[in-house]
Formats: sequence, C-alpha cells, structure tokens
Amino acid sequence: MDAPNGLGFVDETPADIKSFFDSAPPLKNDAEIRRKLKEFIERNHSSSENGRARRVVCVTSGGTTVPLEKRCVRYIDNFASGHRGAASTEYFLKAGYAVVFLHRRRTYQPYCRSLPEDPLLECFEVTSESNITVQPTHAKAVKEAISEHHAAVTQGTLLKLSFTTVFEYLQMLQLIALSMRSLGPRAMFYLAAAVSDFYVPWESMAAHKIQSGSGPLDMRLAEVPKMLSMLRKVWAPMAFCISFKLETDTKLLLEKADMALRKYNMHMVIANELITHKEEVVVVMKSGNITVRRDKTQATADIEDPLIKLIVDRHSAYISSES
Ligand code: 9Z3
Repeated sequence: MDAPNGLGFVDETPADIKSFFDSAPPLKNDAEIRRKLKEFIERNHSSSENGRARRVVCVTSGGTTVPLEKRCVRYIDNFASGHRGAASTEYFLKAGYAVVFLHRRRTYQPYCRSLPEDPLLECFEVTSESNITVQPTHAKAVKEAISEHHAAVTQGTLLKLSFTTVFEYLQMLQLIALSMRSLGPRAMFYLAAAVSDFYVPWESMAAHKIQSGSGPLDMRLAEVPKMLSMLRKVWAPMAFCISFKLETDTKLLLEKADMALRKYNMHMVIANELITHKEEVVVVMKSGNITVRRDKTQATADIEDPLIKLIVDRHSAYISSES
C-alpha cells in the first residue's frame, strides 16, 4: 500500500492516475476540507430521517478549468452553469439526504436559483440611513432562500465545498469519496459537474503568462485519467454512483452513455443533450432506459424534481438489496 497525499492508494492504481495526483499542486485548504468532511460525515453517519439512517449524497456541480499557466492568466473552461447541481441539491435535501455540494466557485447555489442575477442590488432597497428592506416583488423568494438555506446549514445537512481547476476537483472528489466510504450503500455520488477531458500536466505548464508575438501557439494536452473506475473500485465501492453524459450529437448520446455505464460500472448514467438538457434526460440503467421530462404545464417546474424522485426510489431499492 502506498499513499501519496495521505489518501490511501492501492498498488493497482493505474500509472496515469498516480502521476496525475503526484504532480497536481496540493490543495491549499486541505486540512480544513478534511476537518469539515470528518465532522459532516460523523454527524450524519449516526443521524436519522423519518426513522431511517440518513443517506448522504455528493453532488458535483459546474465546470472545471484547465489552467494554461501556473500563475494563471488564461485557462480552458467547460460548459456548466451549476443550475442542475444547485436544483438537485435542493431536492435531495427535501428528500431527507445530507448533501456535500462540490461546486465550481461563483456558479449557481442551492436556494438562490429563483433570485435575480444581481440579487443584492435588485432585491433590496435602502429606506433610511440605517435601514434596508426587501423589495415586495422579491420578498417571497428571498424569505424562502434565507430560511431553507439556514435550515440546511444549521441542521448540518449541507456542506458546501468549492473548486476551480480540474486538479482541485479531482483531489476533492477523492477526499470526499474516501470519507463517505464508511457509509456503505447509504452513500451516493451524483456527478453533474462538467469535467475537463484534457489538461496541461503541472510539470510541463508555463510558469508565467505565455507571451504572444512569435506566431501561433502550439500546445499539447494530456488526457485527464478517468477517475470513475477508481471511485467504483477503490474509493467508495459500495456507494450508489450516477454519472452524466453530455453530447451535442444526438446520434452519439445513448451509445456513449451505455458505454460509460458498462465501462465504469455505474448504477445510472444520465444522458443529456446540450440544447435540451433542461427539458429532457434519459436515465440509462442496466435494467433499461427511462426518459424523464420537465412538466411543461408549469412554468416554474424543474426537470430535477421528477429526476431526483426516480433516483431516490432506485437508491432505496439498492440499499435494500445490499443489506
Ligand atoms: C452534465 O451533463 C450536466 O447535466 C450539465 C448541466 C453540465 C449539462 P448546468 O450546470 O448543466 O445546469 O448548466 N454534466 C456532465 C458533463 C460531463 O462532463 N460529462 C462527462 C462526459 O460527458 C463524463 S464525467 O464525458
């Protein structure tokens, strides 16, 4: 057994994964993240909801960046606003789950989705020198956002952790998975973050801002090693694992989702197309596919509402089958 970053790799860790973690810049707030995770998992491990042991889901949200320079001025980004992750977090909390919300900094946050883009400036009004009030048009949304968020944080069922780069994301995912391992089948991973497929290895990255003026820039990107097999086989083998597959070409979508299901032994792969991802997804499972659609008769309905209901049902069946 060998353990870079103190994280407990096993001997059969593939070389590309080992070298990714070995060369990644260490997390700046590693000790604080570990402490928060330990407290969160310990608290929720022994707590219950409606007479059953509490379940814990790690929801990943937003896109990872790939820095092109160590003192980063430029980076490659991935499409994802974080809306799916933030909405799903709300529905998981409503269903009694504790949620580790691993999100890209400054993307959508749970309970703030219905607020305007610039909430502080639009929602509030200065009424006197020492008073600020909520504009009546936003009062309901602001009140709900504050009280529901406050309830989740004070009950200790929501832990928010943020990332920017693919290096931070994968190191944090590993830390979370290793700490959730003790929950067995009660743990779930819902991997909605859009993760970079290619990156510049830290050791071959320019230290300073890349200079222009000497013609086109040639850059070779390495493939980000696939961590889903590590998650399933080593980090948290009993957890219920759901990954997402995003494509722009309809013809490829289901085939690629099915391939991911089998190759990484996922319990579900949620297939979505870029232009319709808020309206329709296909949940791909070994037992068959189920299409989930947003209720179009209600303007404010989210697709995540029926989607999380389906997932919670399947997770319940999984827990029963494993215990
Ligand atoms: C997704 O497919 C998500 O559903 C979206 C959500 C990113 C479309 P928004 O955050 O969008 O609400 O704006 N996430 C996974 C995308 C991804 O990178 N999947 C990888 C792949 O398709 C597998 S891990 O290869």
